Amino acid sequence: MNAMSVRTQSSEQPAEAAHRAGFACFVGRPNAGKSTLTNALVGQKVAITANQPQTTRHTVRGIVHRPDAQLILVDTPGLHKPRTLLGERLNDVVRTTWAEVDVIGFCLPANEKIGPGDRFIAKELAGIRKSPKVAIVTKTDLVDSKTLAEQLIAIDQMGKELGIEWAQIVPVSATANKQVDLLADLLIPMLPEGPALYPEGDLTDEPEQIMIAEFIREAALEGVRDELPHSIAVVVEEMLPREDRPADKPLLDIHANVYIERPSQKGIIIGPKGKRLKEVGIKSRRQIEALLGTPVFLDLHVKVAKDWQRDPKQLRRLGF
Ligand SMILES: Nc1nc2c(ncn2[C@@H]2O[C@H](COP(=O)(O)OP(=O)(O)OP(=O)(O)O)[C@@H](O)[C@H]2O)c(=O)[nH]1
Ligand SMILES: [Mg+2]
Repeated sequence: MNAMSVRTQSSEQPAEAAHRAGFACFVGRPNAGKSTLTNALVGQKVAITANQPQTTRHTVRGIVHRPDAQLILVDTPGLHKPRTLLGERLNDVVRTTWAEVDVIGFCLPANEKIGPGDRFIAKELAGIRKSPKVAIVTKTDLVDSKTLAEQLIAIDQMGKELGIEWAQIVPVSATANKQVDLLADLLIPMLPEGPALYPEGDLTDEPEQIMIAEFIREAALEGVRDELPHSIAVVVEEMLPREDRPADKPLLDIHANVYIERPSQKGIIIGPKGKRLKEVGIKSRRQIEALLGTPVFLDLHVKVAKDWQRDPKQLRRLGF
């Protein structure tokens, strides 16, 4: 290299990378780890998670801020074969979302072989030409390297069979925080150039009332089985500052209804002598207080909304 070229190089500063901002959605079967991954990327809980399928019931936006980019993650309900009107509505939400984003992240758990549910989604993704698709292998902490390698190969193979060109195949563990930042690094270059879309510091655009209802639902989901998780819906009815409190000791009264579908489910939710409902209250109250930064009195009522998952009128009332 001669002196000339050395000088040329040193006088040319690398062009400042343009700021990028845009949307990436996570899709996948129920329980694939989409919401946990969203939270890990954002660095705070914006979406509730549970070890049960169909936890997420609306799209949740989580915002990742970088000096050179704003990555808005759109966590979606798990796509599944619908058995109820609610299920159909959730699937519609997912399909609308992936038509609107800049990049699609398809989540496949490392610890489960690719199944018909995954293939069903992959086939639909194959039909979307416009956005790049990234395959994300989730829960890698649960498998050894051989199993992971086999999964990577299987995903590559599935892409070839269905005519999907994966922009990347990225293994991550949200709970062990492995390769989570790397995933953001890979998604950001796929976003369009442009200024930030949300104010600095905003981690989600979820209304407080919705987040509170979700925290309560998450606590109520813990430890319930079979059909009951699907039957639970939570609505915050009222949030009011308690009157006659000194300015330095505020208290926020929150009234929320926990809906179930049948009277027979009431006992399980409430528990013996109300023990379970009380635990749900304590657990969710802590999270609500952390969210709002103020002490809260949480008043929970259990109500029956008969077969709400199948009833258009009830669904509307519950916000679907
Ligand atoms: N070990 C391990 N578990 C994980 C990881 N990510 C998610 N999980 C667990 O997997 C379960 C499902 O996670 P979610 O994030 O709720 O899954 P989801 O894809 O959002 O599910 P739906 O909202 O029902 O579609 C939860 O019990 C999580 O704790 C991970 O990286 N490692
Ligand atoms: Mg979810």
